[in-house]
Amino acid sequence: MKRSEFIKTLGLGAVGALTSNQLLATGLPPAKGGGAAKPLAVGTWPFAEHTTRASLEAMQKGANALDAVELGVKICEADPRERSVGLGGRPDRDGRVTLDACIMDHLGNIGSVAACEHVVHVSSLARAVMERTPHVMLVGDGATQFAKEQGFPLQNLLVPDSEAEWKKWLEKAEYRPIPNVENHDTIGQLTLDAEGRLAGCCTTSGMAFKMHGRVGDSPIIGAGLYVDGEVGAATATGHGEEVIRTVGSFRVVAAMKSGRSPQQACEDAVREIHKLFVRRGKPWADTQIGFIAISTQGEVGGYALRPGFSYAVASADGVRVLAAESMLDA
Ligand code: SD4
Repeated sequence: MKRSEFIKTLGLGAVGALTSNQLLATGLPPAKGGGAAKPLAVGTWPFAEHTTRASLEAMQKGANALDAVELGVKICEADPRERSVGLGGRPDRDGRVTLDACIMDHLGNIGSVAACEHVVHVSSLARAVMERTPHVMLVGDGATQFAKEQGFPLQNLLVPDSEAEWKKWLEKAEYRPIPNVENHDTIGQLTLDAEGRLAGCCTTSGMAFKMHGRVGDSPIIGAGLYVDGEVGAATATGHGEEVIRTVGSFRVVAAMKSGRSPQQACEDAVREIHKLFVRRGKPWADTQIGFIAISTQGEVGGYALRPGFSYAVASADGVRVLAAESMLDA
C-alpha cells in the first residue's frame, strides 16, 4: 500500500492531497534563528514529513498544539512499515514489542508509559495517563492494564518482518546498536499552535533487541522530551542511555531559557554528551544522538552527534526535510 493510501485509511485523506503543492527539500541546511510563522510542527527523521504535515493542517484548522501533536505521531504509530514506532516496532531480545511514549503540554501537564505491550497508540495512552489519572507514568503490565480499562484495543504488535529480523538476530544475539540504521525511527514531534501554545510527544519501540524491561529516554520527561510554555520545547532521538544521563531535552530548553537559540542549545547538548563519553573513557563510535528544538517565537534548531540525522519542519512556508548538521564528520 502506498503511503498516501495508508494515510487515507486513517481518515486523513486531506493530508495526502496536499503533498503535490508542498515543498519537500532534502539535504538543506537546518533552519537557524529567524522564526517561522505560527502554527509550526517539527519532527524527527524523514517520516515526520507526513506527521508534521498532518499536525500543521490540523492546527491551521484550529486544533490546539496538544491535539495536533498526538494526531501527527499516531500516523507513524499505526504504520506497520515504520519499524521503531508502534505497530511493527522491533521487539526486544525476547521477541516482545515494548513501547515507550510521553507527552507534555505548555502548562507542564505530563503523561508517560514505558515498556508497554499490545497497545499501538501509546501516545494517546500517555495522554490518558496525563488526563485521567493522578499519576504521570505507568509502566509494563500496569500500563497495558490501564489501556484495557480505558478501552484501548490490545493487539499483537510483532509484524512478520520484525519477527524475521529478530530470528536472524538470535543467530548471533549480539546487541550492538548501529546509528541511523537499526534504531533510527523514534518519532519526537513538537508543535506550536496559532495561539502560541507548545506541545510535544515522543513515541518509540526503543532500541531494537534491547533487554526485556529496558526503558529508554523517550518516555522520560526531561530526557526524551521537554516543553516549557514560556520558552520552547525539545525532543531527542538516538542512544537513549546517553540522553537520560544528560537529561538532554531539559538541558536544551534550559539553555534556551538562558538565551541560547534552539540551534545553539541543541549543539550544546550534543557536545555535553560527547564530553561525557570522553570523560568516562567510553567509545562513541556506535552511537548517534539527535535533538530538535523550537522556541515560542517559532525558531527551529536541530543537531546530531554524527551525520545521518534529519528532521521535518512544517509551517506555512511548506514542509521540508532537513539534514541536521553534526558535531562529527562520520
Ligand atoms: C531509545 N531514543 O529507546 C530511543 C531510540 C531512538 O532513534 O531514538 N532511536 O533509546
